[in-house]
Amino acid sequence: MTSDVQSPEQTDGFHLVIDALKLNGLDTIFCVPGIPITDFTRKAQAEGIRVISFRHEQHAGNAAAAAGFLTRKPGICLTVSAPGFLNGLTALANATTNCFPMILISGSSEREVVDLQQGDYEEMDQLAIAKPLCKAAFRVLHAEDIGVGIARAIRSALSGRPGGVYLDLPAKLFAQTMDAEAGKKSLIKVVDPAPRQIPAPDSVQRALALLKGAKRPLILLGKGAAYAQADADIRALVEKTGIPYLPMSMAKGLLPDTHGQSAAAARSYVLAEADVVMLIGARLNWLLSHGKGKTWGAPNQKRFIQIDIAPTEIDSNVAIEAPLIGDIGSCVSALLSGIGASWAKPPVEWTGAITERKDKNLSKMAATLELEPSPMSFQSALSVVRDVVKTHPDAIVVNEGANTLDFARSIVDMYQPRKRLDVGTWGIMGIGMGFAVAAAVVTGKPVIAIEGDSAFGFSGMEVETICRYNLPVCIVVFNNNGIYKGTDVNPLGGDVAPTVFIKNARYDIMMQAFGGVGVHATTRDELMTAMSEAISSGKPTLINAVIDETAGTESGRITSLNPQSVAKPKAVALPA
Ligand code: FYN
Ligand code: ADP
Ligand code: MG
Repeated sequence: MTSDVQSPEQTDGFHLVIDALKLNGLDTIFCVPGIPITDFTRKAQAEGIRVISFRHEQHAGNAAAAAGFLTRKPGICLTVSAPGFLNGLTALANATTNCFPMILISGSSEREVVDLQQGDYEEMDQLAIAKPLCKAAFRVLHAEDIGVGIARAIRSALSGRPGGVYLDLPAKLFAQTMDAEAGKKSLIKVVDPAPRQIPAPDSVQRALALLKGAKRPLILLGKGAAYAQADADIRALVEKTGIPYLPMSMAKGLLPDTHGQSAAAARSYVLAEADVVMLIGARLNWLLSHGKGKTWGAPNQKRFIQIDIAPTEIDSNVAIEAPLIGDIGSCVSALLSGIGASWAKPPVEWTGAITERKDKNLSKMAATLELEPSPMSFQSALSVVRDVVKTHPDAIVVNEGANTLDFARSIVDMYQPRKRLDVGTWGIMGIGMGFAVAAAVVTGKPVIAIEGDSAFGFSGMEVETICRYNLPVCIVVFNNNGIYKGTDVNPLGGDVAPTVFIKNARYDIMMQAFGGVGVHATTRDELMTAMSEAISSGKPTLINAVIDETAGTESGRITSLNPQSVAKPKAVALPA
């Protein structure tokens, strides 16, 4: 710097954090302002960062996680200390579980007071609490270390298996000053934050040999494959080998769901009958019955190839005969060069049997979707959503609930990669509005949020956020008056049953309170008109879709995970 001794230009912690984020192309912050980060949010906005301010930190955190999945840049969530941090932490843990890159930045109270437990305002040892719930956690105490702190956070979030990172910024840091030129030099522009990881050639050969000998091969695509953004190569691998594939829910659309090789509508059959299964960015966790048991057919017959960036994922549940460790882009392209031009397609006995099962399920489904019951069923309402998505394949579908989730997964076809965001690895409720906001903000595309009425409740207040930023989000609340269904009765009288809500609630009126469009829809025509208008106008819209309150199944398709007591209820003894 040209040293101006009289008044050297100064910078401070606020600006160094902002500059470090900008230097690394992190241009959006999802947050809830408050002590000690209120002024930070103003300054960030003034410096050209998009600041999206929520009503609750969990939804800001979920937005950051979804932004990370969609963009392959860590989504940034900013919160206040202690309770605000804890609210954001749920989303950070969920992001880590789902392998989505995000950074939770929380302001924290004074270290000296916190560490002596002297009772500071919002006192909490946030770093220690965050550590077991995320991939990495860092604290920055000095302004000159901000550059390193942000660089380490970015690298930790993006490299290898992506995940959540916690960055602790004590209140005092923001006001610390230093020489502006030295400050600028202290910042790091992270080079190659998610380096390619090329698979070992012998592991590629092993995988190809196993695949080649298969009589009934199957490819299983997971959300890791969607995240990898290797869309063209994945499609080429599927098409050149001719192997049937099954998408996990967030891998739907990687190839269009209408693709001839999709085995989605013959799921049970292919899982049970395949002899060699190649997992691409999918884990053998509960969603795949841990790779064993009835779902997977005859015991100990299945042979697995698994492509993953995390070596420790291999053999997590069953033996993996051919692990392929590397990034999906590099692994798939290595397989593609290995298969050459003369690859023999799978036997027609296999593909033909799948097509037969599939056609049966598809026509059964088509028949159900034609029915027009009144009130609407999940299926009849979802047939409208299916048609809307078909005409707007670039729209992003957010989906949560139990029955609403399960039916939507099989009814609503997806046509493009990374257009479906849902409850993910934990199967959690509450991601809806956070994911919807992020999807609208980072892609600019229309967003359709298909929400069970219970699921919507977890993040419902964020409709104000959606209206405030005028986002092109169309929320459809599948309103059947309760969790699973709306007909449960408390046999003892008094309070209502724990699973039911206010009858005939009007969620659409909530939206109108904030200036959004609210529509009450009781028929398919009304739903179709409202959704079409929402998408063409781009106006924030909430459609209260009235669904038959007797229609749901307890826990949807995962009823078996929900233990039920067989004991008869005891008569309640009244006080003497
Ligand atoms: C699928 N199917 C179809 C179609 N797609 N039939 C016709 N047309 C189409 N397009 C068939 C498929 O072959 C299956 O039938 C059936 O529909 C269900 O398919 P799905 O949904 O893919 O499979 P399944 O068995 O439900 O998958 C298991 C699962 C899934 C665990 C991966 O349930 C899931 O992702 N669950 C997440 C649940 C969750 O997180 N809930 C939130 C908590 S709710 P068959 O082949 O005949 O079996 C708290 O209570
Ligand atoms: P799904 O729920 O769709 O089955 P999972 O979240 O269980 O998907 O699995 C995703 C897997 O993808 C994780 O094991 C993760 O390590 C892996 N993964 C994520 N990104 C990449 C990548 N770029 N290259 C290779 N593997 C990846
Ligand atoms: Mg419901």
